Amino acid sequence: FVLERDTSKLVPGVQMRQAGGVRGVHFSSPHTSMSFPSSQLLVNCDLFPKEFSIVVTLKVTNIAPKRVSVGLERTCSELLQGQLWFSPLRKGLYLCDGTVWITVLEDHKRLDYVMEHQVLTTSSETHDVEVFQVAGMGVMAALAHRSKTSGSAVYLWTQSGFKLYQNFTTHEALVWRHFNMGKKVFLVVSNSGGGPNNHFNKESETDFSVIYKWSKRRKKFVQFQSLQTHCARDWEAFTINRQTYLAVANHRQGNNNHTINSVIYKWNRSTKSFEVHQMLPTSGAYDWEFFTVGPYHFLVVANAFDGVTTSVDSVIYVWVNGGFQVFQTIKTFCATDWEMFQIGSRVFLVVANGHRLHGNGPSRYAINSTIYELDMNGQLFVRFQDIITYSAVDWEFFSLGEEHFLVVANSFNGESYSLNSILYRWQGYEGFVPVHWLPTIGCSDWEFFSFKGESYLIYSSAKAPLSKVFKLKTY
Ligand SMILES: [Ca+2]
Ligand SMILES: [Ca+2]
Ligand SMILES: [Ca+2]
Repeated sequence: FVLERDTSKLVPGVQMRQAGGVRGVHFSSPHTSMSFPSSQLLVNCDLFPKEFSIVVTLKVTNIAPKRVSVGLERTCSELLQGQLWFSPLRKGLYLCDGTVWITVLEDHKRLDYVMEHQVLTTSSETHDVEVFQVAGMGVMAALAHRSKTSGSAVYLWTQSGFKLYQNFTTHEALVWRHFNMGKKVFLVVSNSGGGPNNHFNKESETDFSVIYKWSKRRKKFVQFQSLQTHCARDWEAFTINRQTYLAVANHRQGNNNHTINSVIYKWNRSTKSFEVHQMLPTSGAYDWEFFTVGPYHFLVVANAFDGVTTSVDSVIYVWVNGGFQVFQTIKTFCATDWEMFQIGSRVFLVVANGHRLHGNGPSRYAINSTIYELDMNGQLFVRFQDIITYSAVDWEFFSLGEEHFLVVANSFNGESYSLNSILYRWQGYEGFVPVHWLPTIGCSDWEFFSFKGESYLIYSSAKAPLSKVFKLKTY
């Protein structure tokens, strides 16, 4: 990377060196605040070398790193785009992309334990949390609240936790999703319209979704576009070939019609609006998950119910010639969520199975949710691990240093809504092994986020007007 032109500005003990057309920084007896025990780097090394180099390879698109700053964090904004920041405290190197600091190099962290950080009292019960970043603002969370009278809200992350930032009029909101187009930030919320309508499947007037756009000038979200949806349980945003798409999971139309179309919308640059691109038949759709493997784009739907049984096929689609085609079907039981994650070069998909129900028979809530792995040779997802869950409604994958975790939202065991969500750690050959049990009430969603080098989990409750933020204590 290119350093300050004026090399006299560099901190003492740091020199710029050039060799063979390559420029670098040379640390010689740097200030103690910048040093770290080299034994962590040079394990199995009997003789300590007099000099050694740490080579940092930066793969950066469109950004030419300009300068390196050392010390305390400054807010990453457009002004600092391309700036590198070395934090002696966190022993990490970060790059500002104009909005957030991207980790280039960081000391490996390991999860020690989980601490309660904030109990966020909300105006009503919450179906979904969406955590996102806005340039110049920081971390924000949109919560889909049940109550029609108090609506939903966006919260801003502060030192003490999330604080109410903006209220929205919503009608039994089910889900929020954020997405970016260029530097612009958008949010979409689904209104379920207050549940099944009593008037013979009559379309509810409040069954629609609204897209909001962040106004930099007004520092708030403003209404942008409304779309007709049907008890939309999920919105997914993605880009293919630099085109932006939105997929909505239409769960149910009227009282009991679950076998309906879900819709893929495409951004039209000239009309500056989202327009219908493709319709896909779904059965009580609950979730869309988009992911890319190599040159292939996939979209998987969680189908929950066809009107008779929850034992229905969920479908993985692949993008071919400008549209999605069926790639594979997987039998699921009231599928409520798909989460895709990668560990090294391995690609996994995990499904949250809600319950088994057929006709008028009793429902079973303690059932397996399954992790599938993509078999690159067979070009199919194959069963990798079954995990028992209790009316699971969400899986969240996250990594801390070199460790990988999954947390499941268990919502109901047939008798109670007060039960543990379980945090599993990746243990290679053994798969995911339970490591932490977190008591929750009517858990509806888990989200992972990190800020200023600290990592957090937030969960929302569909049964109590509170959400909780946990801090992940590392060592
Ligand atoms: Ca969520
Ligand atoms: Ca998902
Ligand atoms: Ca989640």
